[in-house]
Amino acid sequence: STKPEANHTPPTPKPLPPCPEVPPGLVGRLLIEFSSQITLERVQRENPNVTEGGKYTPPDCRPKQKVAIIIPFRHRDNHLKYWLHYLHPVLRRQKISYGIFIINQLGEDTFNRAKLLNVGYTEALKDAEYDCFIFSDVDLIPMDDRNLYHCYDQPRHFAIAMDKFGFRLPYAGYFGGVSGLSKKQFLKINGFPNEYWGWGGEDDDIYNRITLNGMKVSRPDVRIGRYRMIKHERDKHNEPNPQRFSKIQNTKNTMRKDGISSLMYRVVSVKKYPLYTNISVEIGKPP
Ligand code: UDH
Repeated sequence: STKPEANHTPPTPKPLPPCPEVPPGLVGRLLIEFSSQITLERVQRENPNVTEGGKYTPPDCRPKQKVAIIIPFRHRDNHLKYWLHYLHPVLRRQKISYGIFIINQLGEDTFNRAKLLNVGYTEALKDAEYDCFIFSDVDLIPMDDRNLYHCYDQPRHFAIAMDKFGFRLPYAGYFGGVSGLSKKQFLKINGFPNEYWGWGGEDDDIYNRITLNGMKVSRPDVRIGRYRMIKHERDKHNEPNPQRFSKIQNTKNTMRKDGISSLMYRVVSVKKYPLYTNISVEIGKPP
């Protein structure tokens, strides 16, 4: 026969090029508001390429880092809807390969933000080989997509110009709201403190850990690091911690024993939802 022989070897897929340093599809300043009602169904419809557990990876290029986004959480479902609504499209335009982890503190004992963040680090690594960890409060939305959610040469502070502080840093050593550390940077400081129960101080302790270990905080331009915070009343069981002032004087003596090396908790459930992974944990209570 004259029929040409069929070629049975499938074409080898072209390897993806590395993602560009500056993603081309960014739009800059964003309009952020919290008056319209958002449903998770709508957010899901608008983000069809986000896969189970809230994972995404750009289809057209190969990102350098794999980013776990960790959110400390309890009773803030309405805030979470806004966060997912605004952040999934931003992260997609930024060409970030990421997974979203909500670390939900079970029970009604005193809240412990930094310990939940340590849990998030540990649990994300059981899920995949993340090399960058971004820790975000659930009520903080970036107002500019040029504020890139990946890790930097030094620990990064992202939320440097929040509306509630008049779009300025409230003080030079502020490290609250949204921050990011590579796995190496995180381990160098022995993770975050587990012993700050209630509101305040843990972010200053983390700042101390960074400088005491010879690193310095990197920040975006003040015009780009702008954030809106969803207004809310003080939560129950997260009262200001009166010990915070004395504790942050002591980071040098506590950081080697209190941190990721001493973390104890119990995972009660891991649930993969379309837009995020929820990890519900028992983390104990203050002594
Ligand atoms: N968080 C929860 N649930 C809680 C407490 C805290 O999810 O019950 C998480 C959440 O991600 C939050 C973060 O921890 O964004 C930080 O807590 P926060 O928002 O209470 O801290 P912030 O400094 O507010 O933003 C302090 C209380 C402000 C009261 C203002 C009254 N007008």
